[in-house]
Amino acid sequence: MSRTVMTFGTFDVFHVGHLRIIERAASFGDRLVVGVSADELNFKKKQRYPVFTQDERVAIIAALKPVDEVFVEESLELKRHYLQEYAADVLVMGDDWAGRFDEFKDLVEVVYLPRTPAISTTALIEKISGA
Ligand code: C2G
Repeated sequence: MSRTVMTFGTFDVFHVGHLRIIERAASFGDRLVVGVSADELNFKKKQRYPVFTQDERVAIIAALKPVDEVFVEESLELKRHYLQEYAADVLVMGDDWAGRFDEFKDLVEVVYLPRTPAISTTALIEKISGA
């Protein structure tokens, strides 16, 4: 029986921390589906748009070897629906989200992995703008 893993993220200004979580997520099953958050969803959450558009972010994620399928995550409220739609067995997220998706444990295995230290989109943007 094949196991489907799902993970979600903005993946803006793609960096090695993003790559590592995608590689580690893929190792939990046979098929990896990634939800890339919509530009509007980011604006609602953070009052700013990502540096790269959702189409650009989807194209980058879709090109990665461990990724089998990509879709745009339109709303945080639709997680249960997405997990069912893609018949997920496992949900993997970084531990900045620890505990936040425990409500889906009735449906899937929920795994929080340690974030890659010392790298983030925000830190990269600050470094580049200060250069
Ligand atoms: N990540 C990581 N190590 C880093 C930076 C990020 O492991 N140094 C992980 C995060 O924990 C997350 C994934 O990479 O699991 C994507 O991170 P973001 O792009 O910051 O995603 P976020 O804005 O948290 O969106 O529905 C949930 C949201 O869409 C998640």
